[in-house]
Order: sequence, then structure tokens, then C-alpha cells
Amino acid sequence: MTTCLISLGGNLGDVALAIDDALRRLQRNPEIGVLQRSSLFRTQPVGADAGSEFVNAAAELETSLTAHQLLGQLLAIETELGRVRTIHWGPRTLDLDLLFFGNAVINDSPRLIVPHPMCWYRRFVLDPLAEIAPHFVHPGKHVSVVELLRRLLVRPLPICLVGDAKQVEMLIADLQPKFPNADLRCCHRLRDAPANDAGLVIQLAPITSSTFAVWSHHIVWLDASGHPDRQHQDIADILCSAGL
Ligand code: PH2
Ligand code: MG
Ligand code: MG
Repeated sequence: MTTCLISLGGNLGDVALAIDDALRRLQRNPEIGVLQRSSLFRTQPVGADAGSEFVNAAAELETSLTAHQLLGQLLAIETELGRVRTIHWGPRTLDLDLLFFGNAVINDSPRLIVPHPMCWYRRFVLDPLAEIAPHFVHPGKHVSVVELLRRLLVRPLPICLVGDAKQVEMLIADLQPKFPNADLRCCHRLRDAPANDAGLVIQLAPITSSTFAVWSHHIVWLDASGHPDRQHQDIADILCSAGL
């Protein structure tokens, strides 16, 4: 049996009902047990096309299935509950994301990456999770859920943007006024970013394996090849999901 944590969220129709329904369907599977569920959280939509306010929750499961099989069950329930995938990060009836599968680290296909790569800086994931699994330790970052959450609550929250100086300065000039609770800083090199500071490091330039080992606890890696507007939106989404 493996203990797993999932996140549930949606913003179309009666999401509270859909969450209850999804957990009942999981419980009905003889190979899955629902051990705990959080209360419901109303959260700000993250993403330009995300739509209106979300309802989010988290649940703890135990299963004899493999991670791939469990993911298959989660996706099947999303479909049964009427999810239609059109726009990426668009409005949805219910999204079921596998956050953690025991202490497994799985990264062999883009379909299934565990721990969920964005879970550690998303308030709409961490807030519900802290209710049911505060002391669960992220197997990649070796930091507990409450500690991940606590790190995001510092105000102003230091955020280092690492990349081409001119590009980063332009991003900061535009984003800083929109996120007054963030302290956006330009770091030309990853090693200039303050090591033990709370907050996030957003890497816009390619990353080397030696720096990665040291900094991985705080780094959000962004594709630097993207269009500037896309990068701007990606950073805004990260700041918004961190609760800023
Ligand atoms: N999920 C997304 C994108 N944006 N925003 C909130 N508040 N809650 C979510 O669950 C959510 C989101 C992509 O899965
Ligand atoms: Mg999701
Ligand atoms: Mg999903």
C-alpha cells in the first residue's frame, strides 16, 4: 500500500459536489482508500485564461495501484465528472492532480511527474494540504508542507529573477508595481541569489547541474527560449500562485 496526496480543484458548476463525488468514486475502487480530506478553500484563479474563482481541496489516499494506474483512475474520474479539455489551464469542472506518491520521485514521462513540479510554491495546493498533512516532507526538497507554506508567508517575499540583466530589469519594472508584496530582485548569476533567504528564485537562463544541486530547494525553472510576453505571464502566474 502506498500513501498518496492529491489536490482537487475546479471553477465550473458545483465544485463542492464534484469534489465529494470524486472522493466517493475513488473510495468505491477496491484498490483505493480515502484516508483524509481537507476542507474547501476558495482561491484566486491562477493563469490568464483560468476564469473565475476556484474551489480547492486536498486528500490523502492509500492504494495498491502503481502511480501510473492511479493517475489513470484520476483522469477517468475527471472525464466522468464532465471535464472537457480545451484551453490549457482553462476553466474546469474538476482537476485531480497527483502531488505525491509515497516518497517516490517519478520523472519518466511528461504525463506523470511526481512530486507535482509546481505544488511547492502554490498556495491553492499548500493551504489545503497543510490541513491534512502538515508534516509530510517533500521527497525532492526535503522540506515539510508547513515549512514550504511558512517560507511563502514572509512579507515582502524576496524573489530573485536570474537571467539576462536587461531582460530581467524590464520584467521587474513592469511586475513590481503589480505585486507590492514581492521584493523582486535581479540576480545576474544564480550564486548571487541569497542562499538561506525565504522566498523563490526564478531561473530564466539555462541552469548548470552544479548550481542546481545547491539551489534546487528554491528554484522555479522557466523556459528561457519563450516569447517575452509568455515569460511575463509565467512569472505573474508564479507570483499569483505563491499568494502575492
Ligand atoms: N489550477 C490550474 C490553474 N489555476 N487556480 C486556482 N486557484 N486553483 C487551481 O486548482 C488552478 C488554478 C491548473 O491546474
Ligand atoms: Mg492542476
Ligand atoms: Mg491536472
